[in-house]
Amino acid sequence: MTKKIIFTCLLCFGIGVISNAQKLDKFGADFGKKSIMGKEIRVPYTDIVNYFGYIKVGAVPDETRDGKKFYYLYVWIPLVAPEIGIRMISPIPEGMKPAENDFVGADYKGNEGDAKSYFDTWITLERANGILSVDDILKGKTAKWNSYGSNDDSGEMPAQPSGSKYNSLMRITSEVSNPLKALVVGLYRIGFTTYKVGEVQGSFLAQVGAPVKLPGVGISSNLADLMKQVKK
Ligand SMILES: [Ca+2]
Repeated sequence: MTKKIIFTCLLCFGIGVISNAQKLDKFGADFGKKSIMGKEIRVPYTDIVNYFGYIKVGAVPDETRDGKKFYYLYVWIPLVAPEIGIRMISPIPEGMKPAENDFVGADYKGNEGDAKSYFDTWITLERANGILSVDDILKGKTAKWNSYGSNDDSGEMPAQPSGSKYNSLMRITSEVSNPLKALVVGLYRIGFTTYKVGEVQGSFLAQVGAPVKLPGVGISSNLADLMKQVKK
């Protein structure tokens, strides 16, 4: 009897460990999505750009909006895309490490071992008004920004270690006839914060996907740095 209980406990513990590990599925596009026998079939994005970041406890936010600490990742999109997908997961799934072409935030290094801190991600995508050339990237400091939307929680994303599905994913289809909703060449930013007012802390992975190749895309938390990346 006791043995049986111990075995059951071990089994539960094992399942608990497995279900708590975040595993990221392929990032599928809206573009070319099909419904077969009631099941959604998505073709994965052709190009995915990764950014590995880390926010230290008490890090100064880029902005405070409605009492929430906002941080930005500036993204240069070098060509017209029919669709862009953005997703963010915190903490970075176990075993995922930056490859050579991936972008890495300044505080990521040295904190790779911190698998405990994470935050309930909330993301938005915006584009700077009138910045169409890489030479104008620094004007992003004073630019007006237009929003393409936001996402708090996505059921497509793995659960966080708490078991809650609080990670974020959004897809934007270019509306060619609407200048504010068209995905054109330019300076974009992913704004991120927590759903509730509180600390944004720990590791996160942000991904930008597109159904076309995006050679020359850059991502940085800093405009001057982004300019260096894309003017190489
Ligand atoms: Ca969330």
